[in-house]
Amino acid sequence: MKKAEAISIVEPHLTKERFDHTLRVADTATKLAQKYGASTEKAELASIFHDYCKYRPLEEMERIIRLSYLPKDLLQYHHELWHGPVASLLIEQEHGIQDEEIQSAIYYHTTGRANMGKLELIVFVADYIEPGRSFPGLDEVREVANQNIEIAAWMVSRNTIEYLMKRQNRIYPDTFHAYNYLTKCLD
Ligand code: DGI
Ligand code: FE
Ligand code: FE
Ligand code: FE
Repeated sequence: MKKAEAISIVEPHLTKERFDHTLRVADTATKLAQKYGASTEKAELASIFHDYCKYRPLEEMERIIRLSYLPKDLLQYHHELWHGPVASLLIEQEHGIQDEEIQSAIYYHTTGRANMGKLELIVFVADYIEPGRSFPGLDEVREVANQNIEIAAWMVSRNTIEYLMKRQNRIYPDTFHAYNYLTKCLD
């Protein structure tokens, strides 16, 4: 699928702010793909669709999780965790995008997971560092993202877990698995 078609599919599903975020993630991910030798086409497509289901009605996402092969434990966690897995499924059902790397990058963009591949790392980091975001510690992650994508992803995991723990939020196991797995790159 071409970039323009993907954008025209996604745009009506998003708010203006979320759409602009999506374009910045695509731009950031494309640059990271160039730097780290991943497919720029896949990085772009995965990014354009990564928040495709962000505003689906909760009842619809819940039903899809119940009736599909998606893990039911998602339903025990915050609904923010649902839009990636649901999008990885619906882009195939609704738009025929059947590509394991693209679908995994979308699936895990919120939590990460152990053993992330290059495209997963790129979308995970791009979503966090895109130029429209601003929070404490972000500039450090942006700098590291130009040197070592795994260390940057480790920082994203660490910052996310610290943030969630401070707020006493429940943390999905894959979020911890990503962090633990990525500590290997600190050795
Ligand atoms: O969709 P975006 O806002 O662009 O970003 P995202 O999909 O990466 O993250 C959405 C939210 O999910 C963000 O506020 C952080 C939060 N999050 C990430 N991991 C977990 C989590 N929330 C909970 N409760 N548990 C997690 O493990
Ligand atoms: Fe998201
Ligand atoms: Fe993210
Ligand atoms: Fe996003």
